[in-house]
Amino acid sequence: MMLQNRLHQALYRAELQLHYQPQVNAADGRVTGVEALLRWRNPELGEVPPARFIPVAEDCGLIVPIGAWVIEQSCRQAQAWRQAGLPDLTLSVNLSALQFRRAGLIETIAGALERSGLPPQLLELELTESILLQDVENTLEAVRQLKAMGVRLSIDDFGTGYSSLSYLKRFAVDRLKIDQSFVRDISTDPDDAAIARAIIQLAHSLRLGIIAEGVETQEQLAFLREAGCSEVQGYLFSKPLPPAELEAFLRRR
Ligand code: G
Ligand code: G
Ligand code: MN
Ligand code: NA
Repeated sequence: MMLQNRLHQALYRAELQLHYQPQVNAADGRVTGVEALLRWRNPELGEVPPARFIPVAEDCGLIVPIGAWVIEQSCRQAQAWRQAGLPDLTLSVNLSALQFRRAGLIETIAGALERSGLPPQLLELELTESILLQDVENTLEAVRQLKAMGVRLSIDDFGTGYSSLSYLKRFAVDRLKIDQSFVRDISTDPDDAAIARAIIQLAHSLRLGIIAEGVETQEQLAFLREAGCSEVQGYLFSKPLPPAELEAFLRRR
């Protein structure tokens, strides 16, 4: 059977799950947020990595209902953690370009916030540079409505696409995420170090938040902290965890 058909069934057979990866304050190690990341476990195929099924979901349009499920489910989960007495955390959710180009995104997000009771300020949508460069007029309008709702916006994988500095201003972005490809060799490769420093400086100059992803070692953390990166995410702290394990992680800290 084609992956696309199996993926269609996955949505209705509850084979999709969300894992949550902590985002940590670089100075004191406190958890400030979580990123929701899709996982798919199929009875025949086993774990299918997102890098394999997300492009398929984007090509066949399934990313729209799957993305709506991600938003609904993660908002409920984040609100459930608040109601369980855990401190307020930012919830970061990845969006695909197609979700922006189809009608209904604003209603999906407004509905998920209303049904869950999660304050809009706690929801951060991770966009890619390519989303912001496609269909600029419609995207601007969608972003304007999201900002009016109080939702936050970040740019994922910053520096890997067609970085256009003008959109940082036009789209009123709140935070940049330094891509893990710049973090990997940050303590040994002078070019990666320079790029990471430049992105951090840019965020500071524009008064944007800044987070680095893919942080795996103490050396990387020390470099980023000294360069002024306020938040970090990566295996050094935790891999993405199922909800119960994430809750246990939060309670231990
Ligand atoms: O979790 P992992 O590192 O394997 O994720 C691989 C890729 O899949 C990342 O680029 C991530 O942004 C993307 N991804 C994970 N979850 C979602 C999701 O809910 N929606 C979209 N659009 N992309 C996701
Ligand atoms: O593109 P995006 O940033 O959404 O993708 C995040 C992906 O990176 C997730 O699939 C997640 O599993 C993965 N990831 C998270 N932390 C680390 C890390 O420290 N090292 C590596 N190699 N991957 C990571
Ligand atoms: Mn992301
Ligand atoms: Na990324």
